[in-house]
Amino acid sequence: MSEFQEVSKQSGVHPKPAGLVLQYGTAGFRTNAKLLDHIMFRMGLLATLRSKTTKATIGVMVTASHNPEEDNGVKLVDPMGEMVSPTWEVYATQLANAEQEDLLAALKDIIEKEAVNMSQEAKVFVGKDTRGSSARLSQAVLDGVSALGGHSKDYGLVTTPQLHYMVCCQNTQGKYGEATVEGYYKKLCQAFIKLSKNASNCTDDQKHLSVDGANGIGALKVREMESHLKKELHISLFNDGSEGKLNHQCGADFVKVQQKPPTGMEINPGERCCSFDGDADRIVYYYSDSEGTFHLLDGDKVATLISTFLKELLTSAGLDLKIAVVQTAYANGSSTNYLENTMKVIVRCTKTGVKHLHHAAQEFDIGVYFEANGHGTVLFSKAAEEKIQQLAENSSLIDEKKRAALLLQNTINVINQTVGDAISDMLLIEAILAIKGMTIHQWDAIYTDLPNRQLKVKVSDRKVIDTTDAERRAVSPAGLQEAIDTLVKKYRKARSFVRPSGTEDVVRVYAEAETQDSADDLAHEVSLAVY
Ligand code: 16G
Ligand code: ZN
Repeated sequence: MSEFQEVSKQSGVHPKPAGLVLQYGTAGFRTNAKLLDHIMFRMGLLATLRSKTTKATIGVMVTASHNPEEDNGVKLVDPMGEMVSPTWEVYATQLANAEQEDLLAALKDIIEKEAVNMSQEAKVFVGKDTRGSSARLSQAVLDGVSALGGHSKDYGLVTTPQLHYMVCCQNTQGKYGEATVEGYYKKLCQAFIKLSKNASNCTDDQKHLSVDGANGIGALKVREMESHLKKELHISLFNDGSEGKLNHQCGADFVKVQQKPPTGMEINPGERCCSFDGDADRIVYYYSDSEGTFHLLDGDKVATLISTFLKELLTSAGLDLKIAVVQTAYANGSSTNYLENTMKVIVRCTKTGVKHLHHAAQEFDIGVYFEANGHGTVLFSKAAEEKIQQLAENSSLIDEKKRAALLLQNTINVINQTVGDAISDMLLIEAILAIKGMTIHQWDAIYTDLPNRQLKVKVSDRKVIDTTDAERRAVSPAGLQEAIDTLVKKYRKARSFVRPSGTEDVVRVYAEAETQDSADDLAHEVSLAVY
């Protein structure tokens, strides 16, 4: 068959270094950009097969998110804009690791297992971040698609969530929105402006937000979007890529892990600030108080703000919809406690990684999911969206109900439901704060985080650690969990867990306790127990 000849020929241009083994992990393939050319070509092939089997458009995003500039990575996006299914993650790893001479056999194996109809048309959307290596690597993806006779659309520089959004729009025939970057800005910004109109007495000062773009794609896209905001939000953009290095001493991951502000940003006391990560799928907020103390509002605070807002609107609208918040083991204990006991919402805990949270959130009428690191979004079931829409269109309603229903409707439209999206989350958070007339300090004061510490431990084989109960307990090696339990008992309000990282060759240790000293000590002691 000629398409296989073309694959053979083209794969020679994108050869695999013999012996190199890489794995499709939690965030796709991710490593030094120099090692990724063959992976990109092969992911172009795989996306084409996936498109043929699903008879839908598939996405391929070239990015390494918050990793350093020298790295790169690639992720596949399934038809509804979600992460690719687990079976195909396995295929991705198999195809990536086939030695050069075995590539066709590996490809044919997948075609056979999935009974791929090779005469079916294929369409692949490709996007990339701003890394120096991204242009070359996304070209390798495009080569892979064309080698198998697939059609591609190159979106060029886009954020990861923008690419997810395009794929979803395309496969729902425009029902979710228009599959263009312009269409994305229009949908989100129009909804944001409508929401903002509900904020009474909002001063120019309150409309101001400082954004740290991590010197990446998010900065570019915020600039592009600004004119659509019609001055309802005044953004001061820092780390816009004009000087600094991507993710270097800036960005959401840096701010969350270091618990300090990014370099390159001027922060005045009380002013709202936020940081995106390198592909703009995470966001964290922060401010510095009058004493100059730094305060971080992470994904847990975001989830709390959003779910409180939604719950209040549901009550005002008289809608009986089941709302839940999905977190991971990293969620601060105070947030879980507040959500369950004060707000009385259902809280679920899943394993780390967006796909796990996303799936758990799909089980509710409204599922708010956020990782503490700032990745998250809100999912509305079809039935919930319909009920909200009916109510919003019901002209006989009394004012308060109608207002709540319209607010809910615009909230749905400002959200990117395909995946966590820093831009969309930012607009929603800004709208909520404006509507509620809340300062960042008041938002922060909803509950007080328990002091916590994260450490990483290098071990010879991190896979010997196996966990259960959404990674909150270790089942192996024998005795480890008992040792952790004993250590935790020494401290007040303490909790600790260990898990093998899905993205680095380390074991991660998390501890929280009543005081920072206790959290630090506990994390240290648990890390010694891991050796
Ligand atoms: C990836 C995940 C992120 C998770 C992180 C954990 C996606 C899109 N990204 O970046 O959600 O928090 O991995 O990394 O799923 P770790 O396993 O190294 O702790
Ligand atoms: Zn990211």
